[in-house]
Amino acid sequence: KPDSLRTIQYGPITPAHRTDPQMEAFRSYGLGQFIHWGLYAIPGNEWNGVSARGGAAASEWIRAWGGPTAPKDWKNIYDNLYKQFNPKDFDAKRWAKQAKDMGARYVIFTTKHHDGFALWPTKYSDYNIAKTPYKKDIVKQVVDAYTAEGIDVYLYFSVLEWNNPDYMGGTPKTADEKKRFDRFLQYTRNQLLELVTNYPQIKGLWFDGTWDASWKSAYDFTYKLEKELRDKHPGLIIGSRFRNDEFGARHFDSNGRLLGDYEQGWERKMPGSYEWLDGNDWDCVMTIPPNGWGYMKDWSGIYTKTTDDLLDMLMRCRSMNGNFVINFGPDGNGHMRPEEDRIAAETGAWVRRNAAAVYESRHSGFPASNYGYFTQKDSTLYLTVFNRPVNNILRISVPKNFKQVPVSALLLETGGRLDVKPADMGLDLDKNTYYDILLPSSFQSSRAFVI
Ligand code: JFZ
Repeated sequence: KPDSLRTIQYGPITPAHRTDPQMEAFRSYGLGQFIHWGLYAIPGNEWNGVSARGGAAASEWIRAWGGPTAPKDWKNIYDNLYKQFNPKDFDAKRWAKQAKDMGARYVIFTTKHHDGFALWPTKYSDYNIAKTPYKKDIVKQVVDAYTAEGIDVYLYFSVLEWNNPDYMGGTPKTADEKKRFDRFLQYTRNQLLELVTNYPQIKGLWFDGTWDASWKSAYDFTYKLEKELRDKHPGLIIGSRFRNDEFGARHFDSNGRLLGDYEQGWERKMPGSYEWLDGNDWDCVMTIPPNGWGYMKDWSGIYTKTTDDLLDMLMRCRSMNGNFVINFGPDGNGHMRPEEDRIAAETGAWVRRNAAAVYESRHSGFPASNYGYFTQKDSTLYLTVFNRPVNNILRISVPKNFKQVPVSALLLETGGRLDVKPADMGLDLDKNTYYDILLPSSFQSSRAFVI
């Protein structure tokens, strides 16, 4: 935060730490699903057997593929892929059921990625789903199916568009550029109003592609647009990646105030400690491979996260009040990868057993433990144990000035009572008191468990 405060006209529109029911729901989502789906699912990060891996491209970025292995006329080929888009097995209800079984409480769905292709029949561009052999509105099917499962829907929307002649990265300077970019802004406004009008059930918008100088220069426009969207759709949740103040400050304004309702900068990364967050809400969106959000045919030779990796990240986020969002990249026929199916099923089985520690639980003031992560609800403290001690004794340190001490312990998934006793440290330690929680050696678990 700066030492002295500036006068800012284009700061936050909504109050910090909203307390309305929509925002309270956001805080209890815990686990979410991201879906990146679009024309890039057809090539799956390769074309005619040549992989785009290693270049600038990663699946949904493949249109930016350059270099010697890219087909000469690649951009043109890509921009005509819509003529082949016909996902014969797409079934939004199947996806929604899977997400429900996984324990996801919200979904973020790509309505339009950087390529500019709209998965809904937008009136404002011809580059949309209605012009494909598939024809039907995909966004509507996703919104309806997930809503029917009780999963809140957030729409991902990329402002930046690679193939739109009215879009430019730099600040519009000439009269012609200004005219074109102005047209682009109106187009963006039209599409966003169209989305909130067509799909009134949605709970939020998840913005992307807002980093270019052109968009940053349009702070007066984006400020008014945010107001307009919020007026049209009361309770709407928008992250910090939508707009900037008049000094170009993004995510946080020049006085350090959060722009939007939650921190949206935790992409494939997490805060090192709770203190970094300054009490802000946040979500962490995560790929299963190191990077690449859309479908990639070939996952060989790269480290792909396991269910255990993802559960560790989930509980790390929860211990700091964040939501954890696992990305899926379905193929061109509407199938998830078998690996994604497995991760969804395994994650679901785990969070069902340990739901109390995941959803309504919050950050605990308890000192961090190397066994895993603490979360807390009222006077119940949960410890998700990822590192089980071989001697089956979990030693918990409690600062002496703490009012809370462990009086009893249970294994969450079995309800089985565990012995708790003051630890005999053989040391005179003045700051902390130690307690030992004894795990029965008969208790076996292939994954993390919660006490
Ligand atoms: C963007 C997209 O370019 C990408 O394809 C994907 O959709 C992802 C969810 O969002 O990528 C970003 C955006 C922002 C950051 C990093 C990658 N960031 O703020 O660090």
